[in-house]
Amino acid sequence: MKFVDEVRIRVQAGAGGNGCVSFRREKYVPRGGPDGGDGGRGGDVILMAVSNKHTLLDFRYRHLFRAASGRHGSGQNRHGRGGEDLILEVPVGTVVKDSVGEEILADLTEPGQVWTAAGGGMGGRGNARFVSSTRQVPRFAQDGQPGEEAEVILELKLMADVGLVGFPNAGKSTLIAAVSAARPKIADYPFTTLVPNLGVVAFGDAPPFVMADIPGLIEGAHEGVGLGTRFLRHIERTRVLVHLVDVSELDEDDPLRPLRQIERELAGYSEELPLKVSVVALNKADLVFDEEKLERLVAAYRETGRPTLVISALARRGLPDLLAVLTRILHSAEEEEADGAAPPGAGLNGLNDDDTPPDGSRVA
Ligand SMILES: Nc1nc2c(ncn2[C@@H]2O[C@H](COP(=O)(O)OP(=O)(O)OP(=O)(O)O)[C@@H](O)[C@H]2O)c(=O)[nH]1
Ligand SMILES: [Mg+2]
Repeated sequence: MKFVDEVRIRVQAGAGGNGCVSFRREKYVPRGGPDGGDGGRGGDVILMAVSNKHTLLDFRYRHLFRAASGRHGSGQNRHGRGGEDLILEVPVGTVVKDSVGEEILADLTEPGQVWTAAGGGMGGRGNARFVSSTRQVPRFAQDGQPGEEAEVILELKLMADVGLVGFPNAGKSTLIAAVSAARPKIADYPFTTLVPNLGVVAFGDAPPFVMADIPGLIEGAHEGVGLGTRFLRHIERTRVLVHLVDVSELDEDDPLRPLRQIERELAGYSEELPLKVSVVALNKADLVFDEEKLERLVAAYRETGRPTLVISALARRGLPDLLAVLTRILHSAEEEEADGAAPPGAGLNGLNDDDTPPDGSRVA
């Protein structure tokens, strides 16, 4: 399925129906009074977040969305029927911005959440409404109001708890496939993943969390190199980032280079991304046979203050430890939100004090 995460649409609410000018005609009643009914209200255009849609594909080829107009009023005091609302279903996580992309008008983060993009016009009043003591025979009625019209940008920001970042080929898709039911394409060349994938991770008794695998980043991504940073918006809402590093490719003279480069790309995209709590997963440990070297590399990463784990996504080693750390961080973040206590990220450095065996031997 095509993944579309940004579209521009026009929405047009229905016009109100006109009020009616009419007079009662009855046999033997020479002059009946006014009986023109009101026009119906125009339909609204409403956006509704639903959880069974995952892209904005529906809006890719169609840009104008109009709700029905209200019917005109008619004689015998019949009011026009209101125009039906047009309900547009959008994926949960859709952000609505104004036509220049500056102001956020709505952020639909919960299933069922609705937002009126354009309000229908009021129906006009029929002449029956205009009778007064001095005006017995109103020969006029009101026209319906036009419906509101707007142009808006819809942007999808996936709702994930954990975001995987790293160079192409680091093994991000392999990891998400190993810990969730997601089945992204995996291959031995860069830029295999072209669109984000989400996976639901269930670990132990903790509530499941959602992990996002996004296309790999390379140096210069924030200037548009490779696939650029187009997909970084999908990790903006995450609470934790996992830096996935191919440990078999690390250079001992400068082991932190991939981390630094990815951080630079994150910072180039937004000031907030580098502030997120992050964990390092040194992947492809099955390809490193020099245990001491591996330990030195781990030590270098731990020096940065990040919990650092050694894994093999392919051989499925070290994964429970990684998930335990992520669960712990997500859980403590929830508690902090509940208490309004410590700032995010506080107290994380001690998380991985128990030395994870580099060969993952604790893993069943
Ligand atoms: N030996 C070994 N190979 C791995 C491991 N994890 C992933 N790979 C291999 O590395 C290659 C790239 O894996 P992907 O999961 O596609 O990498 P990715 O990070 O999603 O790559 P992009 O989508 O291109 O950004 C594949 O051939 C995987 O089989 C691992 O732990 N050990
Ligand atoms: Mg991939």
